[in-house]
Amino acid sequence: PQTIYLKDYTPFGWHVESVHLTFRLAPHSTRVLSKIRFAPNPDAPAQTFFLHGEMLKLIAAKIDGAPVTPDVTDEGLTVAVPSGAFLWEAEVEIDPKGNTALEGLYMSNGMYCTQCEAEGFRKITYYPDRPDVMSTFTVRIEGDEKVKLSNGNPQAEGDGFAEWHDPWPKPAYLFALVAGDLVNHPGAFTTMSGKDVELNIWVRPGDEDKCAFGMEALKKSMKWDEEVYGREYDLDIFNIVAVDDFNMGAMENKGLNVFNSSCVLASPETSTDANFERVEAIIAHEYFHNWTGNRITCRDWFQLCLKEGLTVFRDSQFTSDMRSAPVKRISDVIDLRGRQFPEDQGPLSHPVRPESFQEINNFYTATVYEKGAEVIGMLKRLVGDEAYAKALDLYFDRHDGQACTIEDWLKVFEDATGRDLSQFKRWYSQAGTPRVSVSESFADGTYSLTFRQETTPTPGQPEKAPQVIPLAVGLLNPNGDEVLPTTLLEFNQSEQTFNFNGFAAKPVPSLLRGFSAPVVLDRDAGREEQAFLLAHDTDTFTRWDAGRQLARETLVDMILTGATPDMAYIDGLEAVLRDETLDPAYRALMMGTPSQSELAQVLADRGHVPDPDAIWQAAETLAQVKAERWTDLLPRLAAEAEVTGTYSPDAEQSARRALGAAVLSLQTRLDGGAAAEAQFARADNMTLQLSALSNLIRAGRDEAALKAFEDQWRGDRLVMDKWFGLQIAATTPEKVVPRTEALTAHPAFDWKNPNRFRAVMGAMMTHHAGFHSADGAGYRLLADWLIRLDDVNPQTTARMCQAFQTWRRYDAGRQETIRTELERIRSKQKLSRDVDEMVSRILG
Ligand code: B3K
Ligand code: ZN
Repeated sequence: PQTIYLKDYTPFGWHVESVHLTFRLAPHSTRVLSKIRFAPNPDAPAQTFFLHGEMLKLIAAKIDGAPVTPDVTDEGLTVAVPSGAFLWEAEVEIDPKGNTALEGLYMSNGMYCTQCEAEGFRKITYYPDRPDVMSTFTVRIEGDEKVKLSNGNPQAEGDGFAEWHDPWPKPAYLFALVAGDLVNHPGAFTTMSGKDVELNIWVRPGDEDKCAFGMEALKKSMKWDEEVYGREYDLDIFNIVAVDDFNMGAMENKGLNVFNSSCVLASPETSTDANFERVEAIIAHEYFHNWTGNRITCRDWFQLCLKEGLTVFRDSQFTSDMRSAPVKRISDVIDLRGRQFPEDQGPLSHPVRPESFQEINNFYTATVYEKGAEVIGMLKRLVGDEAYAKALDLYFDRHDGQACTIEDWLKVFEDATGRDLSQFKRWYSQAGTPRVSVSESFADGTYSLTFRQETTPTPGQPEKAPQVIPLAVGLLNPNGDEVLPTTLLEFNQSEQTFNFNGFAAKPVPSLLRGFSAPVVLDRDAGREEQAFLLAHDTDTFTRWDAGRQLARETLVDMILTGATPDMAYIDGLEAVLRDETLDPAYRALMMGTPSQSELAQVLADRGHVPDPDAIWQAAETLAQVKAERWTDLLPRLAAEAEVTGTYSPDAEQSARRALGAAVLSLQTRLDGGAAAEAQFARADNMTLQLSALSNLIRAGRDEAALKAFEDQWRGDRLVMDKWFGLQIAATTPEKVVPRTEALTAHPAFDWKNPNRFRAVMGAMMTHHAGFHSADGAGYRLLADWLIRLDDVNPQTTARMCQAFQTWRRYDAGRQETIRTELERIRSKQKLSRDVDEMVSRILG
């Protein structure tokens, strides 16, 4: 496979002045007629005229009305063109029903839909399929389907056809078409300048009652973007469509967002609180792309973080404003440490702006998205809120309608603030998670903190230079009073000392407040300091993190030495849990412990070979000891967690239910599942039903409940995904592989549906002790299914290869088995480019 490099970027030799498309829909033989006006691009070097095209049958082509015969390959075509402007016309035939990769135009449950990002438009017609080629699109759809949608505003509709026109120039990856017998949940919004916008959520008949929450989330997003970023919507209509077969969460096509149904449909009976929150966040994310992604797009796919990092940052600001900011921050850090850190510290490590790729779909990663968002958060901290707002205004002013780079983005900040950001730019080019170590000293009233930073080599980057690390710190005196409020230190050298004067006694540092930079902080300060911070820290993040570190240290001790749990941690935590002034959601987060995979990484970093069974056992013991120690605390918390009145997925109620779920999981260790069984019987919403079921599974008392749940929900695809996943995720290690295997034989295991496949295989690969069972059965089972799925859906297959990215942590036996399985995948006949690249990078 060919490698594409950022340094080889050249502009396309022509501008596209307009695009007219006609679709004659038919499941196996859709005809696509294109009329495209090209004009020479004076700023581009001379080049052969080339249009991308894959899986297309060319029926006819014309230039300025005269038939031509292009040279066609698997990747596109070349043809001789006039030296000035010209009209290109082509007719191609495609097979939407045969398209199982879910990229380009495909069918899902009898409905036509598209996914073009990143390079799917080339499976629809011949085109310069690159984000820096922008044009206006007019689309005519011919077919019997009741509903026929495309981007922009509706232009005409009649018997068997519909026409749409999108006045905003856009790259082809934002093109979308949907056609089917859909029904809509309507809504309306008036923008800040008084323009009325028609809103719709389109779904399959039967799903109408699951749209109200998504519609409210959309309106809130539109309002928030006006109030916080001054950004108004720019078309007469905004459509969202729910699709059951979809490779990712959702897609921000101009004026026509297409969603995985799991990310838009929601109802109390079928969705958990977490599902509601996710729907709200994804609707916001896709809506926010209208300005950060669509109006200003990426010059090339290396710049993906320009739109994704910024849009993730914006959606997390939105969630913080709608719900609890501390809870959102902690949840984001858990997610970052759980998904991005392993990526950044393993063979798949790559910069936020990668410099090469074989398959761009493999770079829609936690690094580009979540670390990309962290980089923007750091920038905002460094320049301050006011300068951030000024820079963003300048960005929208200067670059509206353009395809931009990270250089353009940083220049806006430099111009708005006068700051030199050349060192800061390393966050975009240097891969790996910086480790920051700290030492302190105290003499004559002066307290000093010395920081050192180091980033270990990552693939292709043996040497690392120091980065600009914004460190938010505070100091507490020994009584627990804050003597230095949160202060931002700019740590930009390999080693640097900061002094603080005027203290009578040595203060206690509270470091990396708010998780002000995506780094690993190595502070060997001892448990007393952590316990002190857990009790007294005024920063909600570092206070939570102190508890987390205590949990981590006691677990590591238990694993390595068979020690019993540290009572100072358990008692310190209890004091926090008893504080009823603290948000129940915050206390629920406090009750969590580092994931077992995270513990494996900590052990590996400290030179030990992690034993998944020992890690599992330690986590079990710790939970058991907490449960036994807290016999009078648990009922108190359970009472606080009680919700009265009608279900609402708002932050207040969800917080109580989150606390209730944490309590129930400990309670189950004491009563063998009695409370869970009672909750299961009376649950009238999915949050309670699922937490009850999860505990019954964990307690091995699940046969009747699983059956009842299946009987109740067999008609609901999204709920059944939960049923499939949970019985693997919540069970004990020895049952993981046999259960997964049994579920793959279940008649409802529709493995070509990405949600179902991920529900089952994703649950297995994230069950740490189950997946890493010493006999290698988990590895083999996953590899068997990845080999099978690759012929059908390379994108989803490649993504799931990530299960193997941490393989070098483990013992020689496990490493050997994983290597064998990776080699077996790599030697598959007709392996996709997607999977080939992933497996090769993982093997290193
Ligand atoms: N931009 C899309 C992701 C497309 C992924 C293509 N493999 C969704 C989003 O980030 O909003
Ligand atoms: Zn996005």
